[in-house]
Amino acid sequence: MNEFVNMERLTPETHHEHTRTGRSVEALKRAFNDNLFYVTGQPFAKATPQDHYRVLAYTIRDRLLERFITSAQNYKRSGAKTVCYLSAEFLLGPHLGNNILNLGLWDNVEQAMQELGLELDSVLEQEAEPGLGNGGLGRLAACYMDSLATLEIPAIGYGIRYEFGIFDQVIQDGWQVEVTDAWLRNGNPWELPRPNLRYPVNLGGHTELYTDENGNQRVRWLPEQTVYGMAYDTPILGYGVYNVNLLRLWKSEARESFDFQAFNLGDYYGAVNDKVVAENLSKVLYPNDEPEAGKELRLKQQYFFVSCSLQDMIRIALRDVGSLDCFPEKFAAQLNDTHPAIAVAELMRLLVDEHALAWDSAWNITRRTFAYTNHTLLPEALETWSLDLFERILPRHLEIIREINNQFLDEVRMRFLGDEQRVARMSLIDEAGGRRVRMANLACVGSFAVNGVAQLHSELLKSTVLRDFHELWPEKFSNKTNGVTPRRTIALSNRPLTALIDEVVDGDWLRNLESLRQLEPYAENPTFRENWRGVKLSAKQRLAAYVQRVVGVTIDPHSLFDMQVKRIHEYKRQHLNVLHIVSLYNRLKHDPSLKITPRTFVFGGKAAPGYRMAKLIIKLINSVAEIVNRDPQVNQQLRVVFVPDLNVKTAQQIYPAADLSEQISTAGKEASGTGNMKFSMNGALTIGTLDGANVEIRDAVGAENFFLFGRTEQQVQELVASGYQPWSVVEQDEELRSAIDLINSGLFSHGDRQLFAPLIDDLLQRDPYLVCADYRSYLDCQDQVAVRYRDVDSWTRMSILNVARIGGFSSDRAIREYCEHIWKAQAVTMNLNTEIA
Ligand code: F58
Repeated sequence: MNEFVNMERLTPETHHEHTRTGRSVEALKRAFNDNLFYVTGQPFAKATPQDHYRVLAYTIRDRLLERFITSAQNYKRSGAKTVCYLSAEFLLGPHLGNNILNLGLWDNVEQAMQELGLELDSVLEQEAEPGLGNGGLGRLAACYMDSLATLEIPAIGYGIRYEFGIFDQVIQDGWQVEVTDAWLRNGNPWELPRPNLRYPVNLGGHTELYTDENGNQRVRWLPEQTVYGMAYDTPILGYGVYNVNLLRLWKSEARESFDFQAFNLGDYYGAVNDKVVAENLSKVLYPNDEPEAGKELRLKQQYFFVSCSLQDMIRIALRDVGSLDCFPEKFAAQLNDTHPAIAVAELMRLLVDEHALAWDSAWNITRRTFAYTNHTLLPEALETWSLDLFERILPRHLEIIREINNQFLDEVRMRFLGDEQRVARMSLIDEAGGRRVRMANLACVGSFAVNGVAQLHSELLKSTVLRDFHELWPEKFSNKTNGVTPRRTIALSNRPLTALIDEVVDGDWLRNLESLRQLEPYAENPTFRENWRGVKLSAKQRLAAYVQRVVGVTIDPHSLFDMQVKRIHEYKRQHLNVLHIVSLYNRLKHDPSLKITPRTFVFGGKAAPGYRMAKLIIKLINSVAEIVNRDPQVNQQLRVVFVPDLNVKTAQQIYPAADLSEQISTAGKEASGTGNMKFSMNGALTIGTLDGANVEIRDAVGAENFFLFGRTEQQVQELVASGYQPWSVVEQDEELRSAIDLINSGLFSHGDRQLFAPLIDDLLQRDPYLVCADYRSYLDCQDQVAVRYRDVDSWTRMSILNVARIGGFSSDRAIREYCEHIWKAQAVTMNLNTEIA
């Protein structure tokens, strides 16, 4: 692994290896012992594995802090534009390994631990996962923070410090059971509490007009409640650079830890209750449930973090520039989906009500500050809020939105004379039926740029959900295909692969992932191919040991590892994968002498707690696994495992071990996908539809190195329009019918024929995601996979070419595009001679 020597600032203290900044093995050992004593207050002999983790975390954090402070001061001095990434989720994954890697200290730390009688991997294992996100969207935010720092772009990630992140998933009797995620139980060495950075956030109440001292008519918000947001800062170090950026997460609090006044008035319980209510705001991350579950708290959360973040940005602007006129030159604020879209109204409120700007100047500033990324086309996932709820919680914002809407709709009327239907569609408020505020419309109107997350998705945005907005402002729209950070995806997850690539690829490929192209000629090199297979086999062995330990199932590392790892959702079609497994089971049972390519099917992923069908799919996977794995007639050639509790940490074990990556969503439904990129970076081949970023991955790696099946988005549309009847497809496909019959027969459910009926009935009657329609094409393609896998050399060649050509899916590429086309943000480079301002 690359070591970055000379990164240290050569101040007098650091000359002779300061305890808190020294990088040598000796200095690290000294620092570790020192922290062990002074942080945990224990002798070495008494320390637990958790203590070892905490102490190493502090030791590494010490090595970030000077850079953190220097970066902030240099950013300020440079006057450079700061990117503010507003996101309700940051799915960071463990910090310790990442920071050691980015500091270039891996080998030294490993050796220091060894000399202290500890194993680095076991120490890393102790870190609790900061699971502050649901899935792809939250993980993307974390990858982007990594790339922003690595590209030396001044950036702040703003979000919520949830006390409970995404639930831990336990499998009981094949069902998902949710367990609360107390990730802060043992403390969090990576965060720096900032008690001085606290902002008030108002909720509820009403507004009134008043005349200010200059005789102007103004609006005042008289809230029912005020909570406070306190900042918790986490340093985000770039890879191989000096820069450390800031992740600032807000925790909600009551005004005082105790309301003394109420106490004195005798309302003790009332005071305690206010405190509980206030602290609830940042208590728990919402799982991406079915629409409309317990939404009030969610709206408050969104407003809470957005308001704190904008107040913080305004404070910084006033401090650094002294005025708010240049706000859009100072900040580019990215809305990660519509969850922070209330920012459009909140910035208007802050500028007009609190900072006394004229409406037009405020609107001009607001529209030049925000940019919006859309992450979904599913109509049911587009966020709207009932007008009643909105008015009750955010009365002033509703007034502001109405005013924005009036002016906006006048503009629409002027452009499209007489087209009142269009006006109704584009309105920020859906006046029909339920009367709701449309957050995507608000985000479009309040932003200077709107983007989708893969080419196909961006095109579909323009022709479907945001069509009217595209017709009005085509210049606002662009595509920014997602990317993932190769630091975590390759270097941290797959050290053997990293070492093998290091042997043959020149230059710092982890920063310039396109350099992986240098691997191409090695696809023809038999020795290299052999080594490549060795790397894959070792990853499969590691996963097999893990699966043995946590699931208790034995899997054969020499079988084809066929993996589908992502949130469980009908549109992602895990049940299509299951139908393939059941079909193979059928084939083997009907012909006991049949030899197939031995496969291990690996699933992983959480279902939203309220999503019944997704939970039933998990039960189905586990039920099929139970029967298949214990049937001696098939279990030499077929195994199925569901790896529980997929999170960043467990995923790092899974991606490297895959031979085949399942990216089988119905075309047009997956906005991009990022797991598809992670698998491919680790040398898996993809079986996939032309959906999301699969399309671009296939273009990049070459159609001959990608297993394509299924209907295109257009064909999906046509089939649906022509009146799709799934049962007629089932009738005509004998193999599909017997697979469905077998599930129906109760074989996988101890004779209970009702258990999977909701799933099966839905497949036969509605099949909204065209599982039946794509089944034949999928099975034929899987048969091709089986044949190709047996040709070991050709498979390895394809695997190498996948990695060689995947460089464009680094999040560095994505962030460069955002910086150049949307944010207009530039690097602030620092080196060992950069002084503290
Ligand atoms: C995902 N969205 C997309 N949403 O589904 C995926 O295609 C894309 O690659 C990824 O974003 C990144 O662009 C997603 O993960 C959520 O998890 C939301 C969280 C908040 C509640 C609603 C779902």
